[in-house]
Amino acid sequence: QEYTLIKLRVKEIPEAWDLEDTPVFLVAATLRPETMYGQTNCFVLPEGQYGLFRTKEGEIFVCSQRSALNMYYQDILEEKENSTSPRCLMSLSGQELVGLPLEAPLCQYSTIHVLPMFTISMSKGTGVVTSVPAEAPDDYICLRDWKTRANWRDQYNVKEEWCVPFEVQEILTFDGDGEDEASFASAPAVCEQMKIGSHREKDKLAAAKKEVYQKGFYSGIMNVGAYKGQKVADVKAKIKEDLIEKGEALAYFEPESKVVARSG
Ligand code: ZZB
Repeated sequence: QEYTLIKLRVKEIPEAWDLEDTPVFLVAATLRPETMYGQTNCFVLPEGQYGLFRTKEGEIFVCSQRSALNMYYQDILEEKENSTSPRCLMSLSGQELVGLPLEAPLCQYSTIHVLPMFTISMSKGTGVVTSVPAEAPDDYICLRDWKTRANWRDQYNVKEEWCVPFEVQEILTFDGDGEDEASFASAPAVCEQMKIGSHREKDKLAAAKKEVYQKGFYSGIMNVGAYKGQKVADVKAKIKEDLIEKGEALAYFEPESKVVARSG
């Protein structure tokens, strides 16, 4: 499985990390680089374990231990002395990342924040998920949960200003198919239709994701950015290449099952 790793730059590095001027990025694995125009926040698993890892380029990546090992095999991360594993500078829980201000590539907001998501799998991607509520049902419902549930916000130390001001961005359009008129963001409509109550409703969200994914890829037309007016299927790869060229993303591969140790 090939993902694009999106680099979300931490705009204020916590003093406790003791990193001074080193650039630090939360890295999110995505299959939808063309939707990065619609980012509104980033998600982590509050009880998940994350680490700070130094890259060969001298930057710091924040991601799960498992993905760091993959990145090490892919020659992205520096290795620990006398070992065949990446060097972890510090371990952190997801909860400790909540609230961090980030700068995200192509994003229409200059600053977005880290919020908790309870359904993140630590055994897929990096455990960091960038959020595009227009085209990802999980992201739409989870952001809505934080906006509307004051008791959850209190419990997880989420401030209103990290979620309430951030709106769905209409990054794609869809041609009307005769009866329907042209429409925009697909995730909110599908979620409302399916009456999804919270982002803990995993089965309903999996069905919604499938529907929205197909629609976005096969009938989506870019509504913003350098490729406005062109079909998603035609420009997805170019948008990925542009991000990689600018140093704002990189290719990342995930083994089908578990990581196999490198021999010799
Ligand atoms: C931005 C984005 C925009 C995404 C969209 C989806 C959609 P898959 O097919 O299951 O591999 N994701 C990445 N890592 C995790 C994780 N550890 N736990 C939970 N979710 C994760 O799905 C890959 C997608 O799932 C990734 O692409 C990421 O969200 C999320 F408009 O990134 B995506 C209809 C989907 N739309």
